[in-house]
Amino acid sequence: MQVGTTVTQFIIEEQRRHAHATGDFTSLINDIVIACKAIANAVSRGSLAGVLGHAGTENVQGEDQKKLDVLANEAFLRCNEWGGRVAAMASEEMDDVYNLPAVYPRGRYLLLFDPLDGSSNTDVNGIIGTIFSVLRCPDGVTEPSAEHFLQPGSQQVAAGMAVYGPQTILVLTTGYGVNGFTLDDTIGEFVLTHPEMRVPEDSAEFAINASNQRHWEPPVQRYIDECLAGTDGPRGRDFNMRWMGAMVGDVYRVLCRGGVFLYPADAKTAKKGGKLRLMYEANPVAMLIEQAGGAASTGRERLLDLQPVGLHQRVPVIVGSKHEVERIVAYHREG
Ligand code: AHM
Ligand code: MG
Repeated sequence: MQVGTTVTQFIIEEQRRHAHATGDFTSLINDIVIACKAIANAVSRGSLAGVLGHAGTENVQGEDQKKLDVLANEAFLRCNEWGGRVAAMASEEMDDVYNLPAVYPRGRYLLLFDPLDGSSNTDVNGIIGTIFSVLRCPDGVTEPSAEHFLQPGSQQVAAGMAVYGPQTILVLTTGYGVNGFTLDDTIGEFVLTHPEMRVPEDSAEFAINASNQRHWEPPVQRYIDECLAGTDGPRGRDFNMRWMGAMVGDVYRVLCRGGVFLYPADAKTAKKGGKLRLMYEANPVAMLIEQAGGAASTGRERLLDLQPVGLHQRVPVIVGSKHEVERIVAYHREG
């Protein structure tokens, strides 16, 4: 009987290539995977489990929390706090760093997550997901504070996202490419279905919230105008547009068939620095995209080079097919 390569088997085999690996990292990924499975189950049951609708609370960003935001956050905390793999956690849904209860041993990793990306899609049966990022805890630190999390994205040990769509899919990178796993409900395991995912360098598909057009900066306006002009314009070919309202969905599509996803700097979000969060959204997605051969920028800087200044910092995000992102960056340079 053929089972396929489970994500656990995959990680263990990958770790064997590193003489110094202790198994801690494998356990950490396992605990993350359990959290994602629990969230996937709640998502798939929806109204039957009473998990849709508003929680009646706000998060640190002043955003209305959905029941699933709160539930997914709890799942991540409970699955990852006890095992001795993480030293502390930080979440888009929590004001401060989550320090572990005293009874649990401290581990070597810092875990950051957006427990439920695309919250506005929860009640319309749209695509949603979970994004996570793993950093090393600095040596000698047992009670990490926010400053210990403020490491550039290039320091990430691993990054990934679970996409709750028609299938539940986990995409993961530990710095050696990107692999995709589909949840097989019959055995309760994520099985390798999309090995060595690559983002095509060229593409003719873009994703941007066009309702913000009047707020865009000239380089983004120029890029989109040229795409819209199609065969008659300077690009000499037609482009297609998609917008899922959940970065996980748009980025998963980019990983599968290329394209660019933009939540750029604009006048509407200028005061905040952008719409998407650097530590929970931009950095892990940038690592996935770069590891799959794509590019990730703010328009002016490589995302993974940014020195974070705050846990909940927001940044412009432009990720996807290398040549398209390079073109958009060039437009920013030209002004
Ligand atoms: P969330 O983490 O609160 O769900 O917000 C992030 C989401 C992204 O997934 C998505 O790309 C974007 O916000 C959608 O924004 P908009 O409402 O402008 O379409
Ligand atoms: Mg999000």
